[in-house]
Amino acid sequence: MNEAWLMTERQEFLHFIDGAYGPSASGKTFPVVAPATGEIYAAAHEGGEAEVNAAVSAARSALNGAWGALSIADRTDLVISVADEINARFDDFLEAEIIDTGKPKSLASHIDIPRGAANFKMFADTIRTISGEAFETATPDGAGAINYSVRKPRGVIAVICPWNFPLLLMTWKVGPALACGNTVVVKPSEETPATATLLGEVMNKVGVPKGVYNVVHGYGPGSAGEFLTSHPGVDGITFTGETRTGEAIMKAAGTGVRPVSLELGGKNSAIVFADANLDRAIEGTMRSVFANCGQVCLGTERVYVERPVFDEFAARLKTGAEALKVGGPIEEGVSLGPLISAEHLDKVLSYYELAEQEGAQVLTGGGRLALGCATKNGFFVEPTIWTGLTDESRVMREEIFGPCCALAPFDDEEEVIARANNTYYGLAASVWTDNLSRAHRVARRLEVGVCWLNSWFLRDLRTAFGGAKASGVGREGGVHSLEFYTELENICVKL
Ligand code: NAD
Ligand code: 6OD
Repeated sequence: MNEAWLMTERQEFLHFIDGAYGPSASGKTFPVVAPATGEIYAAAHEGGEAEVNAAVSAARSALNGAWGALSIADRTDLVISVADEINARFDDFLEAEIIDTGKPKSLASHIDIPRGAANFKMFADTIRTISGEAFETATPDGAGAINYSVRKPRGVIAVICPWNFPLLLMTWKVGPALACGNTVVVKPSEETPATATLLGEVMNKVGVPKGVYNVVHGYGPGSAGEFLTSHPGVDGITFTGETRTGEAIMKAAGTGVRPVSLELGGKNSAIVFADANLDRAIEGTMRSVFANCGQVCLGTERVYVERPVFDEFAARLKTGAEALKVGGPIEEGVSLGPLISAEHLDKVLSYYELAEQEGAQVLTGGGRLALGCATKNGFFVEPTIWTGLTDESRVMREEIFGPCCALAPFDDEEEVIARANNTYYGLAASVWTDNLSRAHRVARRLEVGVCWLNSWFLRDLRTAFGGAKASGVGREGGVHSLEFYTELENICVKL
């Protein structure tokens, strides 16, 4: 790894402010734990008001200076160079991401790192080709008027990130923010500071002006997260994380009436009709339940299966879960890594206990997993499947964010639509059926931001992405990101 961002002797993650790495003025640090070993492998500096003030001020100066002066062509060239440089340093990003998250190398190398680069490239391409609108307007004097729109950067954007796909979800916001001409202050999750820090080197290498991309480490309440979201110099806040945190951020954004884009939690359903291709439904549901150890906002935690195929589906999903190889990120053939932290391990295990108290039959799993050697203190749990829970149980209603799901039988289409919609959340759903009419009919009645038919997490970055109900505010992706990352001005010219 490169010692500019990770000082190998002391293993410290520094802030990246105004194009330079530096410690906290207070000297305060916090431990960073590798989830696969349960051991502290680094310390990150904890940002306070001083670091947040410095980062916001650097971002403002860049906006009013070198970055703001660039043409769209020059700016988007730089954004594309960021993508190219992430790809050039693919192995560094991969190593940083798998230590921080413990996720299998195969997953991070297929999803996290390539998407980290693609998020810059796609939004640069979008901005290069976007057009504005123009209207000819009749006026009483007959001379008329012309209206046309211009899109301007919103300003200094605070980017608050979670830990489950640290690089992917951070660049999903930094990519469009920079392509649109904004500057950013990123507050990575305290669990996963590595790749956001490393990205500072990339910015400097490709010549992004100082102050455009800033990183301040720390926690949320009473720390860098709260200081940043309540800072009056921030013009907009884009956040991915828990719904409860989203509520706190929305309140902070209310002061000064700053816009928010919120990508929040979910309690997503899969609906498997008896006419579905069961091989594909099983394969897709295995991924939607267990990928990234169930720590995917779009992941399935409720699986409704039409009664005639319920027993077969349950038996085959159990076989699949029991065949998963659990282990550390670089072990050969591993498909299930650890949970992110000891705290999250406790949370997931508390739901494993609760499921039994609520009357679940445990089809498989239900406990912690003790692995050997280096991973013996890692945060591993068994992939777990329940049946027999009611829709009103807490396990069927609350987001768990672990490698687990509850299976429930259903008898008809109307019933399953109502049950799938019977939730506070509205992020994603998957519907498995070979009946085309039914697929489209059901998809549009589900109260979600994203519905997959006979698939899951199949992404086209040009499409609208976000959640309905308590799963979010706004949509990002393709041109939809412009709604948040730019301010639209209409200019009216009287002829
Ligand atoms: P979290 O809400 O605990 O933390 C996210 C970030 O917010 C962290 O950086 C944290 O330090 C910061 N934060 C916490 N409190 C804050 C406050 N008061 N002010 C400012 N910042 C604050 O979420 P998490 O545990 O990191 O991530 C898991 C959650 O994220 C799950 O609920 C998951 O569904 C959700 N998620 C949603 C999406 C989506 O696209 N909808 C994607 C990924 C994860
Ligand atoms: O694919 C994406 O753009 C995206 N935001 C994925 C979110 C995954 C949640 O864990």
